[in-house]
Amino acid sequence: MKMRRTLLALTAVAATLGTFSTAGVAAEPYKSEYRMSLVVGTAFPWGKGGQIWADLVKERTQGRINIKLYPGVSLIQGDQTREFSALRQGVIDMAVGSTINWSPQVKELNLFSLPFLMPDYAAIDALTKGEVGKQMFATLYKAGVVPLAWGENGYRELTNSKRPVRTPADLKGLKIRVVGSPLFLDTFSALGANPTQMTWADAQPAFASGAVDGQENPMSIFTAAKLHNVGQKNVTMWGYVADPLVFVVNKDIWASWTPADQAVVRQAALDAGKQEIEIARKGLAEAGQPLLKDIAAMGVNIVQLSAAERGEFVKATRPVYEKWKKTIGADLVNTAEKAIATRQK
Ligand code: X2X
Repeated sequence: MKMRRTLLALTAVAATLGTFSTAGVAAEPYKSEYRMSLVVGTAFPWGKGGQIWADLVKERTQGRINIKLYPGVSLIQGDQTREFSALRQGVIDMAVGSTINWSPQVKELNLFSLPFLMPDYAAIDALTKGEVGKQMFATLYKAGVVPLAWGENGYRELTNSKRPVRTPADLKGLKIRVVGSPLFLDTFSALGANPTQMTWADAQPAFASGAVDGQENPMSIFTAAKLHNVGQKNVTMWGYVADPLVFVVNKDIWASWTPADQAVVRQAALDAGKQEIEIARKGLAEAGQPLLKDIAAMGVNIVQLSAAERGEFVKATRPVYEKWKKTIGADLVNTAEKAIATRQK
């Protein structure tokens, strides 16, 4: 009897909240607002992707699912490497997150941070759109979230305030801010630099004060965050790592939606992810990389490495690659290597 009354009460609440769609009954009442976590805001391709997702969902559910963006990982006080745990626990309802920030909890995600694994955009696509992408989504699902679509932060280039970097020797002693997985500490240590782990929120004042010399991030982050204004005047285009983004939803939140609404949220993530990748690659994927001309015009020195020069960085970081291949799982890395070797260019 008590149970029946509770059910009736719940049904009444759900009805007043308007959560009955024509396609079915929601398992639980919908929330008036869903909280989407992001590291950066809508000035960045990443934040734009989140906004597109939220807008599409709102429009296609006639406002039943209303998503608010929380950039700066503000739901967890800027501590981006805790984002995945917070998602799993329901502190965060959904996110567009970088594989780097979640790799402390999901070791397989370190795959994308293996130095010099992905030589070009076709290589990234060969992974995310192929068997590796499928396996990674299964792993994320097992780890406690519902993954829906891929996006992209981008190729992470090296910048610093001290000098042009053309060789590993040029990196010697430079204090480089890195984030996330210990893999980054290994990579920069192998190159003779002095890596230090820091959140994105803490990093920017550290560049301004000169507490750190350099960092690595996609050029779309460089321009939107105006890193040239905080001393980052030297860029080395080495394309050593690229971090995909993943559009995900907390499992309980997902289960609370009707199947029809789940389908809408999934399709909106796929559409937003596709658009976001185009925005993230703009000016970089085209011949001549026009974005770099804009950056150079701001007084930034851009080093383009020859194949031989790049090869020196590859060689110096090879032991890190081998070490982490075991941690990530040799089978997964082998699958990735094969997908890249046979990619469509
Ligand atoms: O902190 C970074 O470097 C950033 C913004 O790229 C990530 O969140 C991985």
